[in-house]
Amino acid sequence: MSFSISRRATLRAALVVGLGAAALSSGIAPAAAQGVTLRLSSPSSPTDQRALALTEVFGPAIKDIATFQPHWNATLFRQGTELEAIARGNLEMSIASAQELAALIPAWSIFTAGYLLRDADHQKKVFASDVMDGLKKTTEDRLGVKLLSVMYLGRRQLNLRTEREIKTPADLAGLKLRMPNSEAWLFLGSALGANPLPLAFTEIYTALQSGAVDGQDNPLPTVRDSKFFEVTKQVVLTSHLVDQNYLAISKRVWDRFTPAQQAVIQKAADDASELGRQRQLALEAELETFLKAQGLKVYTPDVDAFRTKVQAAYAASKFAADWPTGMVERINAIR
Ligand code: KDO
Repeated sequence: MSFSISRRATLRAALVVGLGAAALSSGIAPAAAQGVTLRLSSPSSPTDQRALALTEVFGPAIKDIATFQPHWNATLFRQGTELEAIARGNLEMSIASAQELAALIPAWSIFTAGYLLRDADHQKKVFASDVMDGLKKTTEDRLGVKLLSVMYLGRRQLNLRTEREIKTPADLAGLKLRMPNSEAWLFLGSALGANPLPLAFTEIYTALQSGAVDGQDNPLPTVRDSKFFEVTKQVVLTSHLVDQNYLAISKRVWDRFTPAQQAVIQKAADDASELGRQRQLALEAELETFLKAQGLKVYTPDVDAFRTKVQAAYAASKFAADWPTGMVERINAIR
């Protein structure tokens, strides 16, 4: 992680947070919204379970209130630029990651830490709990972004084109591991023991195929959906991050809806997220068999060794200084 990355991130954060606040204070009168189009931009493929659930459930459920217009495969905005676009008033919705939020509001980095959330259920309960109140409010006030629901992406695993067996973090030394392009993601790659390389999601397949990277990390459903199994040889079940995304909407746009309309949109978000979560969990349970049938080796390494190294790296990191006091303990206590 170079100084220039974090300095750029800090400058961008200051700019965007300023823009978000300005947009909120510009005072658009709350009145029943009509003819609203909610454009969502995401690097996700249209066949990813989050995308399917939003298309099948969210869009139809809000059709009398607004037109849901998703743009998949990062065709509208580049991965990682969506929150800035919402803050500037150029986009209405995204599927935001904690890593993207952390680039703008550092306390969010708590949810970028490996081996913190235990599973999908824990993730859902944490999002619904009052532990999140402060972060949600800061995100609305400073960025102009409301987080409607948490979307389960799955347990991230290492998916490599190399043959070397990986048992402990030391076995990843020198391995070029593709990570999304943000400081928080790159830190996770190094904490695992690899040499992280930043690359957009939409470029992973080609980079694996050409050998520009030795591997990538994503949950099993993504390995199948984006066909990474065609250009890799093994999956190492590190489960290093129970990954979550948030269905995000412009607060300014949200405030234009009446409370009754907001309730419909909120329910649609909850229902779509639940469907996506259940489908993603079912896929995670069955895809090991599928990947083995494709000729990949799929095995569990010394997960304790990975957990110990990753947790120690985060505890000693500069990120931990931004975490609200006692928040890790409160998250751990949620059952
Ligand atoms: C990725 O780039 O590896 C990632 O899985 C990171 C997630 O936070 C999320 O942005 C996801 O990509 C995209 O939604 C594409 O599935």
